[in-house]
Amino acid sequence: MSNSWQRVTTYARLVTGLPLILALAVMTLACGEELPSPLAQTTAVGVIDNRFDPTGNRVEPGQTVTWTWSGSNQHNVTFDDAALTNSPTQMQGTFEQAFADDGEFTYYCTIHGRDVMSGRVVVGTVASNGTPTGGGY
Ligand SMILES: [Cu+2]
Repeated sequence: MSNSWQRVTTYARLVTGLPLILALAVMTLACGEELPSPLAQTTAVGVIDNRFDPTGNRVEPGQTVTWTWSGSNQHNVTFDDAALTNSPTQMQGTFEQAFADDGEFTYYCTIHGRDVMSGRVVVGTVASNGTPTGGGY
């Protein structure tokens, strides 16, 4: 008799525990999808000492991104994709680059290096975790 009661209570614990486990699994998945994207939906990038702000942009195909220098150190925008035009090294001014097609375009400042000063432009619906490698110093 006590044996069958133990079976009943064990079953009851399983039944009540299962929805909790499922709920936790759903919440974990939902949180993963709702993490704020580090990609800013803007075509403007600040070039400051010593980082790009933001370090990641998501733009639509055909849009032009404008980098605006406002620091007191020299910086440049050098793309990993050799098909794109790089900026001059400068302390002031702006630089524009149009992005016609979907893709992820990474760039960095050759003066301060990829680990310190880098960024990316993600065009269209290309998946990207947007993790910056160079957050400045
Ligand atoms: Cu720099």
